[in-house]
Amino acid sequence: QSYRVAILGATGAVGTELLALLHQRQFPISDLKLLASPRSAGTSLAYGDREITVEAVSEETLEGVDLVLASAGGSISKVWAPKAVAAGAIVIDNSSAFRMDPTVPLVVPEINPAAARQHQGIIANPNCTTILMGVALWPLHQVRPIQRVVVATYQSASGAGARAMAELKTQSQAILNGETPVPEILPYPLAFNLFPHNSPLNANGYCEEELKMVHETRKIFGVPDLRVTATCVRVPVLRAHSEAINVEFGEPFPVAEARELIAAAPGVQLLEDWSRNYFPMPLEASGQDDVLVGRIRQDISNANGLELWLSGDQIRKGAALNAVQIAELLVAQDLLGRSRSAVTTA
Ligand code: 2RA
Repeated sequence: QSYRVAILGATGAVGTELLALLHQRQFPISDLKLLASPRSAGTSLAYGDREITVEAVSEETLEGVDLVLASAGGSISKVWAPKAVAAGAIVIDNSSAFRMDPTVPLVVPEINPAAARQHQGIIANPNCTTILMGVALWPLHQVRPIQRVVVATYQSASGAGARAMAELKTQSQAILNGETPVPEILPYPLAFNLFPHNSPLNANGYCEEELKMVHETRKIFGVPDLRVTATCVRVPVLRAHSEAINVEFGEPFPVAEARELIAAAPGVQLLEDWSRNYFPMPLEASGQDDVLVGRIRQDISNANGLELWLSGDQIRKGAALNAVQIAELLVAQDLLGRSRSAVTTA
C-alpha cells in the first residue's frame, strides 16, 4: 500500500530534510505534494530524480491527502492542521502549536510509540532539544527512574532555520573581512559569539525553549512531576545541537552499566575514546540519524548523579527524522490511509 503525502513548509530547513528522508527511506508514496506559503509557490524541489513544483497551501491542495508532515511554524499549523484533519489526513506537526494539548500525543518512537495510536488526527513532534535529551536518558530511566535533570544546551544556527544558517556563514565571512555586519535573522551576532536562547522570556526568567525541555520531557516520559531545569544557548555551529546533562537518580547508577545501556539503546550511539579526549561533536553528529552520547561519568558532587554529553543532528533526529519515524510507525501498524474515526477506534 502507498499513501498520498504532503509536506507543509517544504522549502524550509526541516521541509527539505523531510523530502530527502522520505526518498532515502523509501516511504511508500503514491502522490507527493510540496506545500508552502504563496511566497515560495512555483519553485521546484528534487525528489529523487523528479522535480516537484511547490504549491501554495489551500483547502484544495489538502484534498485526498493521507498524511501531512507540517513544518511551517506554529501559526501556519494552527490554521492548516485542523483543516487537513477535517479533510481526512493525519498531521504530524513539527511546530510547538499542539505539543502540550492533552488530546495530542507527543511522540518519540524510541520512547513512547504507543502514544501515537491515541491521536485524534494530529500527532506532535517534540522540540529538537527535548528529543535529543529524551533518547539519551530514556534507557537509563527504564532501569532507575530519574529524579532530576539539569541540562545546558549548545544550539546550532539550524534550529533557527535555513536563513539563520546562511546568516552565520555570511556573517563569519564578513567579520573575517574586517566588516561589522548587522544581523537580520538572529537577534545578535552569532559568528564568534554566543547568546542565551532568544525565545520569549517567561515571568519566572526561563525562556520558552527551556520550558519546552521541562514540559515536553514530562509528557513524553509520562512523569508529570519530573524535575527538569534547563539553560538554552545558541552557539556558532551550523548544524547539530549539543547538550551537557546532569542527571540524578534515587540511588547510585554505575557508570559502566549506563554505558552499556546507552550502547545498546535504539537511536543513540555511545561515542567515547577517553585515551584521546574524543567525544561527540556537532560536526560528527551532522547528517547522522543517531544521537551521539559520551563523557558518561560519575557526578563527583552527588553519589546518585551522572554527567553526560551529547551531540545530535537537530534537523534529522531533532525534527525531520523523528517525524518520518512516526509516519513509519503508523504505516507499520496499518494506521495510515483510513478515515480518522477508523484510526481512533483501531
Ligand atoms: C532552536 N527551537 O531554537 C529550535 C529548534 N526546534 O534550536
